[in-house]
Amino acid sequence: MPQTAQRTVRSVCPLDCPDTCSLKVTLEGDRIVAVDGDPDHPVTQGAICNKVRNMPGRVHHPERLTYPMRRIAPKGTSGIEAFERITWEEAYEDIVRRMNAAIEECGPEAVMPYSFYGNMGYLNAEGMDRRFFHRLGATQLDRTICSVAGGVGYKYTMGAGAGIDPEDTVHSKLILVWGCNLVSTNMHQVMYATEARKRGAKIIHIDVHRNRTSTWADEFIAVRPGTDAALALGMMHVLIRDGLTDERFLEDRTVGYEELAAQAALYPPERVEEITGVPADVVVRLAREYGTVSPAYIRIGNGLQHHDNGGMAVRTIACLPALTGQWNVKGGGAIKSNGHYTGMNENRLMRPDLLANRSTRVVNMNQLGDALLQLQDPPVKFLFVYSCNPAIVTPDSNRVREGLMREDLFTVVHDLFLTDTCRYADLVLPATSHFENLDLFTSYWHLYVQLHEPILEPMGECKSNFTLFKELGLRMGFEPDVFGITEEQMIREALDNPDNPYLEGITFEKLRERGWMKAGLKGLSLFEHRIPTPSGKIELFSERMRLAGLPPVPEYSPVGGDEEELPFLLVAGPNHSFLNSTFANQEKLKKLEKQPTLHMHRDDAAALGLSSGDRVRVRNGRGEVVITLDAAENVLPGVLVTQGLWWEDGYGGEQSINALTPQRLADMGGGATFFSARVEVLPA
Ligand SMILES: Nc1nc2c(c(=O)[nH]1)N[C@H]1C(S)=C(S)[C@@H](COP(=O)(O)OP(=O)(O)OC[C@H]3O[C@@H](n4cnc5c(=O)[nH]c(N)nc54)[C@H](O)[C@@H]3O)O[C@H]1N2
Ligand SMILES: Nc1nc2c(c(=O)[nH]1)N[C@H]1C(S)=C(S)[C@@H](COP(=O)(O)OP(=O)(O)OC[C@H]3O[C@@H](n4cnc5c(=O)[nH]c(N)nc54)[C@H](O)[C@@H]3O)O[C@H]1N2
Ligand code: SF4
Ligand SMILES: [Mo]
Repeated sequence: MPQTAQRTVRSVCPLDCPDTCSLKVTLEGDRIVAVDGDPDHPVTQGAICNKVRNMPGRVHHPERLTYPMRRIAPKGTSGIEAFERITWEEAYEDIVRRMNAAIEECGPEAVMPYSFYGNMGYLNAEGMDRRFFHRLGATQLDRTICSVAGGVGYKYTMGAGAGIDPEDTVHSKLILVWGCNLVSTNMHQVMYATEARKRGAKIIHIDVHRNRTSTWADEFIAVRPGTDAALALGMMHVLIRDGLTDERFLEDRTVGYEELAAQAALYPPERVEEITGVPADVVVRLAREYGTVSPAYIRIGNGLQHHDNGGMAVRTIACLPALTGQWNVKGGGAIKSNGHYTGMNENRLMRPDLLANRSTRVVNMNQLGDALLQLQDPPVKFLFVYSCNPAIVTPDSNRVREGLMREDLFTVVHDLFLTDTCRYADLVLPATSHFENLDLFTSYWHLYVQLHEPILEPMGECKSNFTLFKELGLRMGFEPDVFGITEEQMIREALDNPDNPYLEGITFEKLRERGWMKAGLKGLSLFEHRIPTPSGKIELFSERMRLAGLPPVPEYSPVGGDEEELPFLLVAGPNHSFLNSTFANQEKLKKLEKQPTLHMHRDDAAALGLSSGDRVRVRNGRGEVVITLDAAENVLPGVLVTQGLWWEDGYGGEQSINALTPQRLADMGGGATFFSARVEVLPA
């Protein structure tokens, strides 16, 4: 047989991961045979994670959806047999008919989108879809599931989701990896930090779980979940007590130092030990290292903000570099998120003006269960799910499933696969992979904007989110100048953002020519000039917080809600080989992760008469999950950790880890509290 010639093309990784890698893809005919990192991209440097090396297996997976389907078996029945093949014409007819019926009966708010960032491309994640639902006047979704609590907390201190350029962190001499599982979730930060270490840097990992990142770091500090604000205040206590603060920086660039100092005085190391589990002498040593080694850089993760007090935890840690003046040092400072620098013109992209002054209601996506079961005037009658797998990723999943089972609810799911959410779908629509789309990408960590040109034809009858909502909009009779446009037009509109000086000079033409461009070509002026807070300075005391009914000065508050009677705090985070629930249907990657595992301290296990390998029932008032125990010393007593958003087959039944997590909202931004769940453990 003649060999088909191979060719190499450029792509971008679309996944919800800070690294937003530039990819080098090898094609043979119309098949991807290899995915590598682009060696020319300044951040990717030719390296990508193992997940995405396995992308060919995902894109060409035999179970990829390739045509629309309609449910023919009762809701709750899973598998392809529960559906019949239909045409797009029939699918659109069904959607328009059901949507109009819901609107006629109850008004447009009876329709609700439910989406997240399965594909980070602007056009497909928050472009044509947003226009469609705004124009409809549908219930608005507040997309709070990921990083909003910490994002809001950080902004109270720093004014914007902006930190330092990660490329500068090769110069750091002390790196605190705080509530971030770097080795699994931000591998290019690991590469920069490893380079920094070669030049003499020390890396300290502060986490509730001794994991891959702890093994790689030079030191691991174990904290109790949800206590980071106390640890940061303890560090401030020592910095101030021992004269390690930068008085000049505090005077010039901050407000509220006096109030913060008074608060830090209440957190001596002994009290901090009681709260956090970190020995007092370690608190002192950590603070002294942080106060004397420069440049000192903090990578603030998402893990520590998935808590009841997550906003305040991030706000508090974000105060640390101001105390020591580290923002003024190249390689010093912090990153929580850098989305500010590459922010597109959201008004032109999403067109909130199409709401036309209707004050349509907003539903917090963490409370989908309650929204489906309790919301009245009107109830949700039509749910449109895309780029998201709520049956698995949304908290309190038994409530979510109960809601999705409602016979009077019409649910559409647009995805690449028959996810567990499709078990409840009336209609399933096949989505293209990002390889098949023209789109625009940025990172929330590095500073490069990238254009993605399609490298594959749409598979089967798959449609992108952009095309789906464009065609639906036109069918609904919406404005052709808003819905009839091309991808290229929308990219141009998004890039045209006079409010963001960091995008200056970045155009569609140049992106097409070069593939990527760095934002902020003239430097990140944030730290040289005005901080975008109301006072123009870093706000250690925040008047805005006071007005919002929040404590204006950092403080610690306990987590766990009203479930004190349950003995364990459960931290159920993501794992190394999946990307949230993406890849959890790929055998090769599942094998690498083996099975869902519950990490428990060996003393706790002994007290319960349990040992490693036992099957245990983890339960609370919301649900129960059966899982295999690993008793060791990689968590503190009273703490449980499990990793991976496995699909229900991972647990051998109709359950997922989010059966245990609460719909309760965090202190800021309506954020998720996945990691503040209390549970008990019983033998299975
Ligand atoms: N391989 C892989 N990469 C991913 C993802 C994935 O699923 N898999 N998901 C992507 C997404 S959407 C996101 S948001 C990011 C998330 O990536 P990260 O920002 O790294 O966040 P998590 O992995 O959720 O949690 C980070 C760490 O916080 C710890 N932690 C939990 N509670 C606390 C606490 O109270 N205090 C402290 N100090 N630590 C705590 C957890 O044990 C974990 O090791 O990763 C992205 N990248
Ligand atoms: N217990 C617990 N729960 C969590 C977390 C946790 O740490 N612990 N993490 C939370 C966080 S941080 C996040 S960000 C969320 C993530 O939750 P989700 O955003 O739901 O992420 P995924 O599970 O990756 O699901 C994305 C889905 O989008 C589909 N998809 C990909 N590209 C496209 C496309 O172009 N079009 C369409 N229509 N579909 C597409 C994928 O096939 C996949 O099924 O999960 C949250 N849930
Ligand atoms: S998941 Fe992250 S590390 Fe892996 S290729 Fe994509 S952007 Fe890069
Ligand atoms: Mo996330």
